[in-house]
Amino acid sequence: MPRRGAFIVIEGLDRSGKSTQAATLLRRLQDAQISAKLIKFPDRTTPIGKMIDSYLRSENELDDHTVHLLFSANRWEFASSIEKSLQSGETIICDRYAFSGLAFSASKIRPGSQSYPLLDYEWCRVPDIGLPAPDITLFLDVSADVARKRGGYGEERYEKEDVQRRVRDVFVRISEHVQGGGGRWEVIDADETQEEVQEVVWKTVQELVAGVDAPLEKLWD
Ligand code: FDM
Ligand code: MG
Repeated sequence: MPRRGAFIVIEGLDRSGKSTQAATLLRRLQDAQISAKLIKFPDRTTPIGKMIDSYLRSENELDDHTVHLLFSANRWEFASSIEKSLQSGETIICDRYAFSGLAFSASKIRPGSQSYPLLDYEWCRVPDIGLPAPDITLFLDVSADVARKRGGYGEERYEKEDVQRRVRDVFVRISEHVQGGGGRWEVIDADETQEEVQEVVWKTVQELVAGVDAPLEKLWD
C-alpha cells in the first residue's frame, strides 16, 4: 500500500507567524519533491466563507452560536477533498483548523462580565467531531510583547489583546485535551526569528512528510 500524505495543522494566535511558516514549509516540501498543498481556514471563497468574512470585518452581526457553526460548516465543506488528497499521497499543510474554531468561540465572554463564558466548550467542540484528524498540530506560541512589536494587530473582529489572551488560555486547555486523547500537539516558540522557527518546524515534521502508514483518524474520536 502506498503511504498517504501527512495532515499538518498550524495553529496559533494572531501575529504568531502561522501563515509565513506555512508558506515557507510548503516551498521547502516542494523543493524536496514532496507532493504538498497549503489550505487555510476560514476559507473565505465559498458562500459560507463569504458570510464569515463579512462577520470578521464587522460588516454584519451574527449570533455567536450561528457563527461558530458556520466556521465548522466551512471545514466540513472541505472534509472530503482533504481526505482524498491525503489518500492520494499529498501532504496538506493547514493554516488554522478546528482548534482555532474551539479556542476563539469558547473564549467569548458575556458582555459586561469578566469571565462568564458565552458558549460552552463542549458545545463548541461537537460540530467538528468526525472531521479528518491532523497527524500533528504545531502551535506557534507568540508572547504578547513580541506580537506587539510585530506591528500589533489588524482591524478584524478578534484582533485585540484581551481577546488573544483569553484565546490562548483555551488553546492550553485544548492542547491537554488533544494530548490526553493520544494526539500530537507540539508547542513551538514563535518569538524567535522566522528562520529559527522554520528550522524547528522543519525538524518536527521530517518524519511525517516521508509519508504516513497509519490510517487517517477522525477528529475527537
Ligand atoms: N477563527 C478561525 C474562528 O473564530 N473560528 C474558526 O473556526 C477559525 C478557523 O477567524 F481571528 C478566527 C481566527 C481569526 C479569524 O482567521 C480569521 P485568519 O487566519 O486571520 O484568516
Ligand atoms: Mg487574521
